[in-house]
Amino acid sequence: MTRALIVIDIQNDFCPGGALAVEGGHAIVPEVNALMAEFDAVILTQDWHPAGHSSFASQHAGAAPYALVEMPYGPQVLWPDHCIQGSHGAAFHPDLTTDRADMILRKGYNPAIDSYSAFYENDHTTPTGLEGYLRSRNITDLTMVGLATDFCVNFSAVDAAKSGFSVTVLQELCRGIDLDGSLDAALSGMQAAGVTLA
Ligand code: VGL
Ligand code: ZN
Repeated sequence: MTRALIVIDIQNDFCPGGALAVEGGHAIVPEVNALMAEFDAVILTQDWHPAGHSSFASQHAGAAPYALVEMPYGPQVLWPDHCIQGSHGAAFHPDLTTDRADMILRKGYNPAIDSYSAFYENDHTTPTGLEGYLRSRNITDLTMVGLATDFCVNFSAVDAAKSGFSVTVLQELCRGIDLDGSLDAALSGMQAAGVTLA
C-alpha cells in the first residue's frame, strides 16, 4: 500500500482576506504541514485560472457571484474572480510547506471549463492527468485535506473513489463554503461514493 496526502487548494484567495475566502481556511495550515511527514507522497493542488475564466461572474452580463448558470457541460456556480494565474491570490498560503511536495497539480486553466476536481474537469470527462500519475507511482490510498470541503475537496474525493482509490477525507483539516446546503450535500455525496470521512 502506498499512501499519498492530497492537499487541495490552500491558496491565498481561499483564506481570510482572499477573493473567495473560506472561513477559517488558514487555520488548518499548521496541522496539514505536520501531517506531510506521515505519507509516502505529497501532492498539492492549485486552482489556476486564466483572467476572464468562464466560471467568473464578471464574464456573465448581469450575473452576480454565487449565481448558478447552465454551461454546455452542466450547472456551474459563478464565482468572484479568484486564483488568477501568477497572482498573489493564486499563490499558496505563505505558511504552507511546499518543499515536501512531490508534485503540484494545477487545474482550472481551461478557459471554457471549471475544474473543482483534481482528477477531472467539471465536464467529468477531461482528465487532469493526476490519476495516471498516481497509478504509475503505485499509489492506492489517498488522504485529502484542504479547501473547500464542499467543492474542490468533495469533487476530488468522489472522483478518486469512483476511479478505485481508497479515499479518506479528514474533515477537521478541511473548511467549507456552504452555499445553500452544499456542505451537507457534499458530506452525504462523499459518503455515498464510499469516501471515508474521518
Ligand atoms: C474552489 C470554487 C471555485 C475550491 C475553486 O477550491 O473549492 N471553489 N474554485
Ligand atoms: Zn476556481
